[in-house]
Amino acid sequence: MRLLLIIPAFNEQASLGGLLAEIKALPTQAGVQIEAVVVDDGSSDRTQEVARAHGARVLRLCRNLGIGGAVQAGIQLAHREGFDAAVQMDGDGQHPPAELQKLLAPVTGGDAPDLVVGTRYRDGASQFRSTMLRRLGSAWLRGILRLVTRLRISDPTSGFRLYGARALRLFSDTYPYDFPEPESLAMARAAGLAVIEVPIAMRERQGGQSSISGYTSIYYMFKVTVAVVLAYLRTNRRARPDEAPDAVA
Ligand SMILES: Nc1nc2c(ncn2[C@@H]2O[C@H](COP(=O)(O)OP(=O)(O)OP(=O)(O)O)[C@@H](O)[C@H]2O)c(=O)[nH]1
Ligand SMILES: [Mg+2]
Repeated sequence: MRLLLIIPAFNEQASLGGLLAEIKALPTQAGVQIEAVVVDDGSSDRTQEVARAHGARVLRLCRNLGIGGAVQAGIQLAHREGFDAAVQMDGDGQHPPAELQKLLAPVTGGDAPDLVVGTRYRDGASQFRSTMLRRLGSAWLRGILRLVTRLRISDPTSGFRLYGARALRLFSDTYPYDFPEPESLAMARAAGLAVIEVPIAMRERQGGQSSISGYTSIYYMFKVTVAVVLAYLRTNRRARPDEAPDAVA
């Protein structure tokens, strides 16, 4: 199995080196061949140099597209080059590479889900402490996704996720921008993909600056709520890729 690690990075020079060193140090897993690509989203710092110095492949976007555009660029690369699956992992080091095997387990175990979401809110897997505002936002999105798409996901904003071949195909074509995670879950559900989640540990960003502020969070809730509904309806109207088992949670 060929797996592409897609690492979106916008001015992540402070944390990227440590993250790539951790990835390189991962024990090899029989039958799994891992390659990492850093999608440098028009950074103005040394993100690109740090990535190259650590031996990663770099996809340098000529201007800042935002997280959705950066992730989709990686997904298109994985799809075009025939990778069997891809894992999205933040460039700020929030997603510990050692947790990768938990996302992979359902796939190598023969279940073949299309999308595996790493959740920080189940089984006490993580000591991760989010702010009150973010936890409220997360609860709201959980409710919206459940109501509109009947998908039960405990961590709808998680950016630590595995895409199987059918998800790569779907999202190569269309992927939301701005705040894409909940919206893309609605799309996956509407397209009949099998979505599951597994508990994983997350940690604080390992350096650099967060993009989320109080104002962004309020805008985010409005935008994502409308976007989830529209993404679901729009994707539902198109032909489903092929028969797929219903999503499980
Ligand atoms: N902010 C931001 N991040 C981007 C962009 N393009 C790619 N990224 C990367 O997307 C990942 C997630 O962004 P973060 O700012 O860490 O968002 P977050 O994890 O929800 O927020 P924190 O908990 O504060 O880290 C990081 O690896 C960023 O480097 C962009 O245009 N803006
Ligand atoms: Mg982060």
